Amino acid sequence: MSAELKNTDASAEREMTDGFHLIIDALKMNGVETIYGVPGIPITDFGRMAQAEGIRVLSFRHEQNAGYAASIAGYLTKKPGICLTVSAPGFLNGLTALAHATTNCFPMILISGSSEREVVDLQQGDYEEMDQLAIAKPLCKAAYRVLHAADIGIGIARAIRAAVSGRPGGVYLDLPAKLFGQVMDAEAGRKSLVKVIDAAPAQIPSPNSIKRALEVLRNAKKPLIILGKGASYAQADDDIKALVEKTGVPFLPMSMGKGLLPDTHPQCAGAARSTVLAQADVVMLIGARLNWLLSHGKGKTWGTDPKKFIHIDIEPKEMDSNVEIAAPVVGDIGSCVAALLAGLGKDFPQPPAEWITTVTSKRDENVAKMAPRLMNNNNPMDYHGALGVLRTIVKERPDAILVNEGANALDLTRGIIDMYQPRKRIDVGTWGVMGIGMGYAVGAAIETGKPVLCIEGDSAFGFSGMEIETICRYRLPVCVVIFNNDGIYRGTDVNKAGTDPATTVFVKGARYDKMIEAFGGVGVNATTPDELKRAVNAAMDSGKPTLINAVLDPAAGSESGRIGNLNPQSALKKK
Ligand code: OXT
Ligand code: ADP
Ligand code: MG
Repeated sequence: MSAELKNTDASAEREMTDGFHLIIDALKMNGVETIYGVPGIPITDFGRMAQAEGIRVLSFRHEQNAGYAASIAGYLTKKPGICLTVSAPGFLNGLTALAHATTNCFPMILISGSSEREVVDLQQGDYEEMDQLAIAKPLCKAAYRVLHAADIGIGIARAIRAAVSGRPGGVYLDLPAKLFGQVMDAEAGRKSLVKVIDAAPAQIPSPNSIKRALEVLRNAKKPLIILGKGASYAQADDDIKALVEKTGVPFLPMSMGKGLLPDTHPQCAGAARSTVLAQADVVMLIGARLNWLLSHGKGKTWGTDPKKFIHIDIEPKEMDSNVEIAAPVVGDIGSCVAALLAGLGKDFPQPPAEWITTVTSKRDENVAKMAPRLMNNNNPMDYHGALGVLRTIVKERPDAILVNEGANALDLTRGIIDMYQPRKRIDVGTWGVMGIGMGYAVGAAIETGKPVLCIEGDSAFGFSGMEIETICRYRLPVCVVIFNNDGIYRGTDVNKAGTDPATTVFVKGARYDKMIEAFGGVGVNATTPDELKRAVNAAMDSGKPTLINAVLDPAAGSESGRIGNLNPQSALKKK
C-alpha cells in the first residue's frame, strides 16, 4: 500500500467514532462519574475504555452487589447509579438489584450487554442467549434497547430521565454486543449526544391541596408526622426540619428516615411508636407509603379512633392505596414542604400540650427502660451489650454511614442506635432483603467519601461476603461488624430427625474475621463489648478495611426479629 493511501486511511479513522466511545461520551456528558459492575463478554473493553476516559469503574465479585451499590448511589446522590453487567447470567444477577431499586424508589440504570438479536430472536442458541429486554420490563420503571450507534445519545438520555423524574426507580438499558463496535462519523456522533436538561423537574403541588392539608393539620388534636426514605431522598432537609419545628408536631422516622432530624430531637417519637400510631388523629406522611411497614394504615396498630391522613408523595397513584387519604398532596417533597411552610402563617396552632405530654412521657419511659440493658458487659455478648457500645461510637461519629441488615441484628440496631444526620442509615428497605450489605458499603464509601460502619447479622453478611475482597482492593474505609450468633435468628435450632444440622444454624464458632485477612484487611475476634468498642474505634480511626467477628450468645435473638408475626401458621389447631 502506498504511503499516500495509508495517510488517507489514518485521517478517515480519526474522523470516525464507535459505540464504545459514544456510550462513554454520553455518560460523561450527563455527569456520570462512576460505574459499578462485573466485566466479561461483551463489556470488558468498554469498562477498560471508560476507566481510561476518567470514569471510575468499580469491579465487583458478583453483579447483585454491584447493583446494590448502584442503587444506593442513586439514593444518596439523586443521580441514577449505574450498574454494568454481561449478558444473560450477569444480567439476571443484576436484576434483583434493579427490582430492589424500583421497589425502593431509588434511581438506577442497569446497563447490560446482550447477545446477537437475530440469533436470540430465532432462539438459535447464541452465547448467553436471552431476551433480556422482555425479562427486565416488568421489574423496572422503563426498559430500552439501542440498536444503532446514532441512537446511543437518545437511549442514555431516556434512561436517565426515566430513572430520576417523577417517582424514581430502576431502568434497564439493553446494549447488544454489535452496538459497541459500530462506527459512525465522529461529528455526527457528537451531535447525536443528548444532555438531559432538568432531569427531575419540580412538581409543584396544587394550591388547593396545600390549603386542604393545612386545614386538616390545623384542626388536629393529636397530630403526627411520619418521615420516610422519600423524605430523606428529596434532600429538602432544612425545610422539613422547619416544618416539623414550626408546627411543633411529633415526628416518627421510618428506618431510613432516621437522622433527617436527630433521633434525640425533643419532638422525636421514635421510641413511642406504638403509642403515636394508635392514638394520633391526624397523620402527615412525607415520603412514606402505607405499606406493610406501616400496617397498611389500619388494624390494631392504628388503634380504634378515626384517623385523617395527609399524604405527600410525588406519585399520584399512591394516594388511597390502602386507606382513604383526607388530604392528598401530590408533588415533589421539596416543593410540597416549601408550599406548606409558606402557608403556615405566623399563628399556626401548636398541638395540645396534653398530646405532647403523652408522647414524650411514653418515649422517655421506653428510653429509660432500655438504658440499663445497653450497659451490660456480658460474655458471650447479647445484642444490647454490643449495640450499647456501637451506639456511642455512632454518636461520636455522626457523619459515618451506617449499613444494617439481618433480622435481630437489623431490628435491634434500628431501635438502639440513634442517628443524627440525614441519609446516614441505609438498610434492607421495603423488601427486607438480605444481601445489600457489602454493595451498599462500597457504594456509600465511594459516593460520600465518609467512613462506613456495617452492622450485619452473620446470615445477612453471607449474601455479599465475598465483596470483602472488593473493599480491600479499593482500600475503602469500611468496618464490618458481624453479629455472629451462629445462625439465622439464633444458633440453637436442632434438627428433630436425621444428622443434618437444623435449617437455621451455621458452623458453630465460625471466625469470619479470618476472611478479610486473606485479602490484607484487619480481622478482629471480639468477645466482649469492651473488645468490640476498641476494635471499631481503631477501624474508624485508621480507615483500614476491617472485619470484626462479634461473638454473640447463640441463644440471643428471636425468630424473624420483630416481624415473627408474619410467619404463616397452620389453620389446623395444634393437638
Ligand atoms: O412503642 P413500642 O412499645 O411498640 O416500642 C417500639 C419503639 O417505640 C421502641 N423504641 C425504642 N425504645 C427505647 N429506645 C429507643 N431509642 C427506641 N426506639 C424505638 O422499640 C419498639 C420497637 O420499635 P420499632 O422497631 O421502631 O417498631 P416495630 O414495631 O418493630 O416496627 C415495625 C416495623 C415493621 C416497621 C419494623 O419492625 C421494621 O422496620 N421491620 C423491618 C423488618 C425487616 O425488614 N426484616 C428483615 C427481613 S427478616 C427475614 O425475612 C430474613 N431472612 C429471609 C431472607 C431475606 N430477608 N432476604 C433474602 C434475599 N433471603 C432470605 C433471612 C435469611 S432475616 C434473615 C437473616 C437473619 O439472620 P442474621 O444472622 O442475619 O440476623 P440475626 O437475626 O441477628 O441472627
Ligand atoms: P419508607 O419505607 O421509608 O416508609 P417508602 O419507600 O415506602 O418509604 O416511600 C417512599 C415514597 O417517597 C415513595 O412513595 C416515593 O414515591 C416517594 N418519593 C420519593 N422521592 C420523592 C420526592 N422527591 N418527592 C416526593 N415523593 C418522593
Ligand atoms: Mg444471626
